[in-house]
Amino acid sequence: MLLTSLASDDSNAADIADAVRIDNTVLSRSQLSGASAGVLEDLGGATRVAVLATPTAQTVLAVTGCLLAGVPVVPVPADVGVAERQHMLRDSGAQAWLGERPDDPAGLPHFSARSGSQQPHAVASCDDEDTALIIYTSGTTGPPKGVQLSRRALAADLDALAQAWQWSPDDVLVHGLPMYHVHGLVLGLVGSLRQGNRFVHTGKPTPEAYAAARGTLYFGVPTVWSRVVADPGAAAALRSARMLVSGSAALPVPVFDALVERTGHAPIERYGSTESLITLSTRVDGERRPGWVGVPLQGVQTKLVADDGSPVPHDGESIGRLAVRGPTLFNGYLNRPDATADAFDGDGWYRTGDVAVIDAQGMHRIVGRESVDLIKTGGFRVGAGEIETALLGHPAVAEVAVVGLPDDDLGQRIVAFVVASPAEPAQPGELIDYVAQQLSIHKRPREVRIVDALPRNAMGKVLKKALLT
Ligand code: MCA
Ligand code: AMP
Repeated sequence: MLLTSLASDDSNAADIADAVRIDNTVLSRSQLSGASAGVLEDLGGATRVAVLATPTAQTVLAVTGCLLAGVPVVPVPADVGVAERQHMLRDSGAQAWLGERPDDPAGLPHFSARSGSQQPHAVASCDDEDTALIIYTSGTTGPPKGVQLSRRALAADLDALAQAWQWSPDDVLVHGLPMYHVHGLVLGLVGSLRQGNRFVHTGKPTPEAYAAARGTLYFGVPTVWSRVVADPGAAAALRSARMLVSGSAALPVPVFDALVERTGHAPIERYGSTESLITLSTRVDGERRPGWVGVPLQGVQTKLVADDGSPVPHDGESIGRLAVRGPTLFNGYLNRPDATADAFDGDGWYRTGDVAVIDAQGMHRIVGRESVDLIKTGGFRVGAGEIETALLGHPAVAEVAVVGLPDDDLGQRIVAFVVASPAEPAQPGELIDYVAQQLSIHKRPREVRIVDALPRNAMGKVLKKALLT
């Protein structure tokens, strides 16, 4: 049973009137546990269902109902653009929309999610290896790939986090993150329904909203925490919390230090990816070291590999490619056996694409990414190639190179260097809007620089490193 707190035979499963608060709606535990009845009636037998993952009660009911009914969910970004949505629907083979109605359902039937108050809830029998979620995520090139996450992986990860964080039913978990990525959806919502704690979604993750929520356990990406520390009143209001958790991107050391000073909490840092779920974390009862992301969670193994494949010593200084193994790993990319094969070595280790160091105590520090083509902006993972392909579809763009430049607020900001087509003048604002409409809004470049030529090597390959300076 993945959503343990919604199991009828669980002694902890007493009804709670405010199990979930989201978008000015409160859902009780019995309303949530009954959400599967509608799914089984409307969509029983469906193999994949798309959910437009806005932060609303419809999304919570749709995801909960599907997980209870054993129907795999494809969360579609709330701000998804035309081309990205088309790719996700086609690639996933989603048979219907459930929950929030998209402006254009693209020919698929739509069903509203139903709460199940007073109904006996229906729980399908599922195998641990069954796919629970297919989450689309960017690679360095090409359109996003569907990461198949099993019920086993979700349960193993959430239980390991509960152990590391002493996460309990008494917690009130607060966040305002997107409901279509692992951080907000799996850890925030599914985690709460597994542990049985109350869950509060703040809408936008503003410092004021976090301060007002009065939770015990707060999740945020580094951008959220740097905005919190810039608002001393909001930061002080978080003193009463039990724990602040940062993840999805590197937390700058000055932000860590400012959180200690202004909230009284050294944040818990944790590291992972859509494919591996969370694999490393500092522990509530362990050392929290600025700039370091912790030790392997229960059941997880890590190793560092040199360019020639040899092992790199765990001496706190030597840098290697980080690989991880354990029960939290994904079951491959949907329809992409080639990419799946590339992601793993022969012994089942997942190649994270990150470079790291490990010290003698097993503490890990993430040094950076192997590829400049995978950008982390505001905690979102965005492939440079995906944006380049979108921009090349605009008639004003002859050549383009996209990079992530350092940004105090977002960690990296997406910048597109564009050589304009002789036929049509390129307007930066128009190109930014074009990407926002084709892909998700959060994938738009924050800046477009029109240049005469791109730096290239003798083979004609763009020298992206020259654009980073
Ligand atoms: C701006 N807007 C536009 C345009 N420009 N709309 C249309 N066209 C445009 N050209 C609008 C947006 O729609 C939005 O509207 C508003 O401007 C602000 O958008 P934006 O600037 O993107 O927001 P922000 O304030 O910069 O967002 C910062 C953020 C966000 C809230 C921190 O980056 C965020 O939610 N990040 C979280 C990412 C995340 O959860 N990653 C987890 C993946 P409106 O205001 O109306 O909305 S990683 C993961 O899952 C793993 C496993 C892990 O480790 O956690
Ligand atoms: P995503 O699949 O969107 O979660 O992106 C995964 C990537 O985010 C990882 O491979 C890292 O590059 C980065 N990442 C996640 N958490 C952290 C962290 N705590 N510190 C540094 N990088 C992180």
